[in-house]
Amino acid sequence: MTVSDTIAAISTPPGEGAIALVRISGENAIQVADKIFRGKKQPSQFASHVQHLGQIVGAENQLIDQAVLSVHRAPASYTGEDLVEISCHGGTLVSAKVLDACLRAGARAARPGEFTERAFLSGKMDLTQAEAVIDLIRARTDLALRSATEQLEGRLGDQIRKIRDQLIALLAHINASIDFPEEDIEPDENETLCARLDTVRNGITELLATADQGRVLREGVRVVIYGATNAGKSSLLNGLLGYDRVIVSDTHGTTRDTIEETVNLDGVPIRLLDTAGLRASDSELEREGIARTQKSLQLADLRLHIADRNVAKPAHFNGVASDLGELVVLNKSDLPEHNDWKDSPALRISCTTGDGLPQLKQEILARIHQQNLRPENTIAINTRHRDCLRRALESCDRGRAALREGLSGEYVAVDLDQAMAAVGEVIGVVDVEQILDSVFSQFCIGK
Ligand SMILES: Nc1nc2c(ncn2[C@@H]2O[C@H](COP(=O)(O)OP(=O)(O)OP(=O)(O)O)[C@@H](O)[C@H]2O)c(=O)[nH]1
Ligand SMILES: [Mg+2]
Repeated sequence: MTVSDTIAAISTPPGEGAIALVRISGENAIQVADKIFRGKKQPSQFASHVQHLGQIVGAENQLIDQAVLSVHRAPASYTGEDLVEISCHGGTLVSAKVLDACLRAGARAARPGEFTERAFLSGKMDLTQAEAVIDLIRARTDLALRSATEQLEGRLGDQIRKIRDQLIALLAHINASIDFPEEDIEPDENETLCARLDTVRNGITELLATADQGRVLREGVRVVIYGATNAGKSSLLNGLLGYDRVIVSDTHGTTRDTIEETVNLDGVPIRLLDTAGLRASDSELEREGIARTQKSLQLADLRLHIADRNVAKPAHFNGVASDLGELVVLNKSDLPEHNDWKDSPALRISCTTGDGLPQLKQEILARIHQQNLRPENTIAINTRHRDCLRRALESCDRGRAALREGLSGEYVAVDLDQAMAAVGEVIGVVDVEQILDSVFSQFCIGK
């Protein structure tokens, strides 16, 4: 795949800053630079990767800015194409004018992610690495950052390639036994083939098991705070965040909407949701809020059921957690305890004094750990990888069943072929040539 047009974009975020970076990539990138740069030498005469000071000019040679320009010749650039970087002054208007000059000189405005897409298309990185670039930019915790860096270095891609190679070798065996039965190629015993297929399946299953951790690394654990009105849900959100994010008041039904904020608990990103308090209400607005509470509870990884221990147990709550995904927390431990809570083993906290909050944080982390949501391994797949790998696993399972039933090699080959394609999608390769190569090199056919 080749892309020929030349793209340009402002690569730094909008707004004022010390410098802004404008990048141009593609066949004519250096030609475009020649048209807009005035200095001792022309960019086309620059050595690769060396910065030169000069002026950027627009229409009718009008000076836009003094800037530093460097040329990165293909293939030794981020995109693998000729790439030009212009560091200009960081004003919104300045960078926009520099970009405009690039566009006038023949470049086209780049789409989001297009520089990285070109890096992928020119074989600089596989798809998992391209995705890691986004993860790296979005990482909110050290662990998420480390995971993204390792993915960018190709660790996930390597594992996928290993699985894919195993499938290619298996397919080679099976195809050979189909195509050249007279060639005296002893196909592996069914048992051996099954065992090899099981190795592939295990590899896929292990990667699939990291999907939840991957979601946590990229999006955070969803922790929903819920309970009766006035229990102190909003106070708890503020307490865990460390600042006054939401309105707290002794009026019942203060919070009407769900409010989400992210906190970093010991390296684990937590998406905390404060919700509208549960009670029977005549107000349509409040009922809509409560419906939202119910909806977010369904998507929660962990539910914090908060109750005011100073008052009687609410009618809707029997006082105990319904499962491992729920933690009961009794708030207002600075106030006397109502008799209803006397025998409750639940954690006591006070959002007013901060008592019990450190223990609550520990408890939240422990639960996340128990549910295997805490990212330990830095290889963690995303939802796209998960979808591909699930399809691959299904195809492997069908292939295995066909082998077990003693069906002809053609059937098994179709399934393994689909598995290989699905695995290949993860890294962005779909290639039949490789299987042919593998067949012929293994079996020395063509004598
Ligand atoms: N004494 C005491 N008061 C608290 C504590 N936590 C919260 N409060 C008070 O309880 C009242 C309700 O607190 P909120 O955080 O608004 O309660 P909520 O659960 O969000 O209430 P709704 O949004 O109405 O459902 C406020 O007056 C808080 O100041 C606590 O630990 N001790
Ligand atoms: Mg509230």
